[in-house]
Amino acid sequence: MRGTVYSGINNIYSVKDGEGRFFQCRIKGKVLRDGEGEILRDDYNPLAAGDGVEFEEDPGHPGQGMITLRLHRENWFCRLNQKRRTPQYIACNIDLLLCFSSVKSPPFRPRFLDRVLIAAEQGGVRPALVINKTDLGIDEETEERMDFYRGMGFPLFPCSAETGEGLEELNRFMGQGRVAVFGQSGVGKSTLLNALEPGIDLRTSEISDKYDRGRHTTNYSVMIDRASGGSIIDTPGIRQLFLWGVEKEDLAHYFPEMEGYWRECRFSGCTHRNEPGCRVREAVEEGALHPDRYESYLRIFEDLL
Ligand SMILES: Nc1nc2c(ncn2[C@@H]2O[C@H](COP(=O)(O)OP(=O)(O)OP(=O)(O)O)[C@@H](O)[C@H]2O)c(=O)[nH]1
Ligand SMILES: [Mg+2]
Ligand SMILES: [Zn+2]
Repeated sequence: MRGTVYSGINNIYSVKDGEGRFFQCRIKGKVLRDGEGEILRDDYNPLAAGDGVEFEEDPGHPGQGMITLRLHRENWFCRLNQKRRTPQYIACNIDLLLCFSSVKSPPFRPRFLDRVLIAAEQGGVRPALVINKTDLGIDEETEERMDFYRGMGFPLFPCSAETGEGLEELNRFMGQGRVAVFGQSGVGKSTLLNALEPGIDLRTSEISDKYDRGRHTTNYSVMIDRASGGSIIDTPGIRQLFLWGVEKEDLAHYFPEMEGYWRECRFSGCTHRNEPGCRVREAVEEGALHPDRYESYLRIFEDLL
């Protein structure tokens, strides 16, 4: 039988088959193979929400099953699990990734978004930006950065899960696709999904007054089908995103605005930090490239292995 993974906790996966029935499944054997026969032993998690699988129902236990194979992934959103140094898949086979942040509480963090956009590009996922909590007021710096992202061609939706501002437009854009949300804890991902799809009752909680950040309320990813068609994947917020699958020497390619410059650097292996004749650095100094984006570049470069 074939099915789709909706969630997974403690190695038990909730899998829905083509007829809409749910099965509680474990992985058969010690390792899981994908369609090409590769053994998936190095991943932090061999299956993520949105994965297609083959499984066998357990004849003795209706509603339970064993997963035998992971089907080919069209795309993925993945991060590096810093402790284990392994890829941690957050959602797979999605039509859209909503890269979430808030204007305040927690503070707007464009450098976090820069990383999310790179991870989306790495996994072949289509991103859009959601800037939530507009009811708290947007400052000039945030406004400027929002214009920058729009200028780069990213769809961007300022909205408020609290007042409903911007939700209709976002909902229309999401359409009937499979849409995952991702962002820091406390930016309002679950609250906004609750507002878009009444009755799903995802758990939410107030951000911490002391630290002005979320409390990691959502603790595992879950996919939910929408009444009007399509589905959404809520995911746990994280504090820091480390990139997986990005090579140091390719990092500049993930900053599309740098392309016209890195091609003109004096040295072909230029890392755009302190080499002489680096056009990227010069462009930053001339004001042609955004200094904060360049800062993102430098920090990510330092983290990559
Ligand atoms: N003012 C305001 N508060 C909001 C808005 N959206 C969400 N919140 C509040 O922000 C807090 C955190 O919301 P959650 O939905 O739990 O945040 P989350 O992004 O799902 O957090 P994690 O599950 O920890 O990743 C809650 O107290 C919400 O009521 C908004 O548009 N405006
Ligand atoms: Mg949540
Ligand atoms: Zn350079």
